Amino acid sequence: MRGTLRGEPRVVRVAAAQMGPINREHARENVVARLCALLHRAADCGAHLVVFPELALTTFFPRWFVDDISEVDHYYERDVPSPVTAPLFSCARERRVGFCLGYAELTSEGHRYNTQVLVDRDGAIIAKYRKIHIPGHASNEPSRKFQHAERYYFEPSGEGFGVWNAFGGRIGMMICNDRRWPESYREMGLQGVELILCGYNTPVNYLPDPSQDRLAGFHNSLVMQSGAYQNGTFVVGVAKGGCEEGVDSLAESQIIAPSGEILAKTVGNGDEVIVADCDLEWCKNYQNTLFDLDYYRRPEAYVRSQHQRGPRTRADGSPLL
Ligand code: ING
Repeated sequence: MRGTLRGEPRVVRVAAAQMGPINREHARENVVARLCALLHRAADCGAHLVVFPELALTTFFPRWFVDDISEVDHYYERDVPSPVTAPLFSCARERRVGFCLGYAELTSEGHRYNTQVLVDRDGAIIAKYRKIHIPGHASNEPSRKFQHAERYYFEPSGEGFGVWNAFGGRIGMMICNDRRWPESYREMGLQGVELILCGYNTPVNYLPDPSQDRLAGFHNSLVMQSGAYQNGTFVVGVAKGGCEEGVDSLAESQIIAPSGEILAKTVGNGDEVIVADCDLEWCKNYQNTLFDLDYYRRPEAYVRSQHQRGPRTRADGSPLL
């Protein structure tokens, strides 16, 4: 165990730029203008890095099912930046503020991903992450009040979780449902992550089990606070909140410390900026002690979590390897 050994502070002033609803009729230009306004507000607070929500350029279109998927091609970006998103990159360059932006990606080969890009303070793209855990369903379920057909509109990424050197530390990314799976944090924890950026669009009503609705906010904080603490990393969760096209979406964007404490949390469910000074050296208090992964983990005992997808037992309940 290495002990805390905290060095000189490495403070990144991070902003969570929560968005309110984006409706179908909202033109991309208007949305980009909102994103620029949020970036300016964050820059005025001295932020170095601004985190935007998942699918921050469009309405959450997986809430509808269309038989011909090409009808929704206009919700996807073929290139980022593009003429319509260029103003955000210019705004970032002008204010010397980096950002993380979620959007729907359509590649030249025709692949569709739920994607996030990390952009540095001079507007250059550092990294791209494509969503790994795709929730919801893949075919139309007409009995639902609204669809959550992400498995129809997006392919799961096979590229894994990455961590990049940026903003003076080790930065990782995940998207929405990824935050509910402990593997997401640990995959980045095993790459020395110090700050995880996560956008989300989360309906308050979980139609498969309405008993979970009243716990939407609790579960949102629970998973991100746990992931932060168990890997000694900051976590920034940023919502597209409010009632979007008739669907109530959870807000409660928050910035969480390696201790698991919430440093800042939004109070509204519209466009709102919260900011926190994240001293990345704080990670050492956990990564070099209680969660010194190299000292305490026992991968030789974790025989199932690598290769087994779901539970497997014999009829008598005895374990099946
Ligand atoms: N959304 C959800 C999430 O994991 C979901 C999936 C929907 C969870 C409704 C709970 C209730 O937050 C996305 N986009 O992954």
